[in-house]
Amino acid sequence: MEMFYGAMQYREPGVLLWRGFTLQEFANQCFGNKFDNGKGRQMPIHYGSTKHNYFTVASTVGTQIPHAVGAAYALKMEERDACTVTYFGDGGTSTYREPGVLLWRGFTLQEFANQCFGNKFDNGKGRQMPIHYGSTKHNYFTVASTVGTQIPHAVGAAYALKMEERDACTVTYFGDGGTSTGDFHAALNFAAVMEVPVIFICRNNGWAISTPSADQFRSDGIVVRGQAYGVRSIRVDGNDALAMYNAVNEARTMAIGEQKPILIEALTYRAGHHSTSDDSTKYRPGDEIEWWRMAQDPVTRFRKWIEMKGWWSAEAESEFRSSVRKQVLNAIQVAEKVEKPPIKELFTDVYDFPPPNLCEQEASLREAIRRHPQDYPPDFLM
Ligand SMILES: Cc1ncc(C[n+]2csc(CCOP(=O)(O)OP(=O)(O)O)c2C)c(N)n1
Ligand SMILES: [Mg+2]
Repeated sequence: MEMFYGAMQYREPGVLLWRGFTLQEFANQCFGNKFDNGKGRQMPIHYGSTKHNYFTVASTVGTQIPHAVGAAYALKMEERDACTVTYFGDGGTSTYREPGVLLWRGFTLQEFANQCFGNKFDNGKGRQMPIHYGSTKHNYFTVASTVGTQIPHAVGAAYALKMEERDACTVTYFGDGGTSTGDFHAALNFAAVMEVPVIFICRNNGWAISTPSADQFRSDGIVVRGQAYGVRSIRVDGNDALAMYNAVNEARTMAIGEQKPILIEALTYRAGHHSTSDDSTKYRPGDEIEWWRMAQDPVTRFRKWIEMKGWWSAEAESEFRSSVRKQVLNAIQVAEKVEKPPIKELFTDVYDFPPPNLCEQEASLREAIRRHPQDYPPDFLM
């Protein structure tokens, strides 16, 4: 018995029977009487038995699988000579790393700065953290920092495009860490089965903050995962701008023309720290970072190529950099002087009529500002 722990679906009572759960115990559970192990708190046929190392049956499709994995991990930690067994049946969104896409689509530096300062011209009305840009005009869903959530959104949007017979597709960007979420798998499967025009671009940079990809998955990268779901997939040198351009261009033609999803795995490396609060030299060798920075940097590679073609030069680069720097500083100075959105905007755009709990929160916030004005910006529009 020690050998196998079980986390089952509703079609495996035979396993319990085999382990010695009696017919009386089955009947007790179905009637939810006082001898039922679940004390009558589960629906009928949701048997469970500690004595038989058998997790209570889960009808919520799929939930038993991570439970079994977690239990197996615990067994490994305890160095127990056992394993778990589980049975189951068949059954332009982006992250914080793609402001370049918005820039390319015409979002202005002033719009970027307005969002970062959450001023009254910010499309999100100051309700998002900085760098969570979004723009209806540019067909760009608001950036999601909750890893992976944007992937099924893109599939849903692509399904809508398909139903409306639009000559368009959606594209979604995510990291290698994003593929460790359930959302990634649900999205790929849904896209494959419903044949929707979506391009999945996985930026495999080897790290999810301090977690290297070897601690995230043992598959050969991400490209095989697309293939496993029946999604055509290609692996590209993500540090080669032209290779990426060609792959995405071709993928778009195929996604729209054939109304099918495509996955692109862009192999790259996160040469910087994850964020300003991270020091990546604490968990990876400095010379590894240096090698990628010096030998593989995609911007330097592309610049060298256009210089070689005679389309760019060191002088042009230096002029361009100083001009952009001035424009960015100017946009920041303008944005920080613009007043914040009115307080009432905090409570709009979700419900037609705000429910009582939101009305209470609004009244309580206004009261707090009235009592402690020194803690709030003086130009707050009440
Ligand atoms: C659901 C969720 N879990 C954890 C986090 C914390 N977190 C922020 S970024 C990140 C790593 C993401 O790695 P990856 O998808 O590879 O993207 P990268 O930053 O490498 O581009 C994590 C775990 C989060 N934002 N959302
Ligand atoms: Mg990553």
